[in-house]
Amino acid sequence: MTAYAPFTAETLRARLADVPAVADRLGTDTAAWAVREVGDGNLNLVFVVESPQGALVVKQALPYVRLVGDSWPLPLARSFFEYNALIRHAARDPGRVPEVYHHDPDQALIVMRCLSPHVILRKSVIAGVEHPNLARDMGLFLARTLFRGSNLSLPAGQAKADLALFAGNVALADITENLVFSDPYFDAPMNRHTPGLEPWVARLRADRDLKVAAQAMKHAFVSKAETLVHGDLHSGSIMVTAEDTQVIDPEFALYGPFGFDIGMLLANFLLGYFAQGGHEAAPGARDGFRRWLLDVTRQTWEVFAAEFARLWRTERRGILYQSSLFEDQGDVLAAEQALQGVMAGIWADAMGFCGVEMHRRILGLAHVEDLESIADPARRMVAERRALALGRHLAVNRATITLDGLIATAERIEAEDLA
Ligand code: SR1
Ligand code: MG
Repeated sequence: MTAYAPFTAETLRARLADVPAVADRLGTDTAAWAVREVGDGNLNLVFVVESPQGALVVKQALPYVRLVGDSWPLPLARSFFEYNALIRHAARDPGRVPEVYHHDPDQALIVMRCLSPHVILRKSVIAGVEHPNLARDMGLFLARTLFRGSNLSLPAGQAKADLALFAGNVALADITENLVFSDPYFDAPMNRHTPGLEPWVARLRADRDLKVAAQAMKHAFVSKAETLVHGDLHSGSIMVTAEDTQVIDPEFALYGPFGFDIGMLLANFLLGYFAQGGHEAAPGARDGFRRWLLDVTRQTWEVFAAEFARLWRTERRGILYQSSLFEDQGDVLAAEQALQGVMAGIWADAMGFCGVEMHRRILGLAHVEDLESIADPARRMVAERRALALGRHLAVNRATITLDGLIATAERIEAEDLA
């Protein structure tokens, strides 16, 4: 075992030279390898290593938050949790996450498939590029990983072992607990927002119903250990081609509510939707793409709901809602009634998480490029005000809003004249 040290292109080459899984893919002539660091995320180093034979990606955790610097230490063990989430996701929805070739927990290192010619979904959303399979792939991924990681599916011992394993991901949970649910709603030290947005920020921070709603969602996040969630499922955690969708970066994985990943993902689609006005060449030029983003929002939920229901009917072998109480007694309708209740709860939670995620990407520390890359501050502020308004509506009205209501409200807010 070698002591942990952050790799450089040169030290990484030496470290990988004797890893058989790497030699299998790149060959053994390490002098012919090209190594470059490409990480632009908030936390880690990411290297692409290429040889005449092939390519792979190496992700290494840093002992601090890259976005902030070494004043904010962060445990290397997040790499261990990411690896464990990746292999579970691979088993539960095969083909939807990059294949892992090698994991070294001491060096906080994961060697995995190089996704090429994939691009980060967020870049496509900013550029106005559609991906026809996105909603289908993400709806299926959500249903399969969330159902199959839960007590609806797993044997009780396995579910409890995984609950205990991922409970160790304390530092990453702490980031979400503070950055998503609390910091946006008071003047926390690391917060920032677009200059000029102050009146709307002040109004939200004085909004009693909203603060209660955000804390109710935090309560759900820390208490509802329902399934293994990805934990950071935004459009920067998805890579796409015209055909394919790959889900990356589950280092925030933990046992949390069914609705968490769904809400985070839909929030990022909707942030992309409101950001279009800052990217289109002329007013209305991106209307078709706006419609596509709302279709993706709708269809992701619809595919999720249909697949979750299919799994409920065919793979419900865990300790919850046992078929011995329902189908085995000839009472299929009772199982369907139970499913409707579970789905309603997931949807309401998803809407609450969606609302707070939209807020924290505008009011907190970690913003999104969709909005940050809008060069004109006035247009950026209009987009942000719209997103804040929808986020507030969803968080506060999560128990009653419907899918049609979500889409109609987004369209209504987008149509408002805020200039
Ligand atoms: C300090 S980390 C900030 C954010 O980056 C990650 O991608 C998560 O979204 C986290 O909240
Ligand atoms: Mg990430």
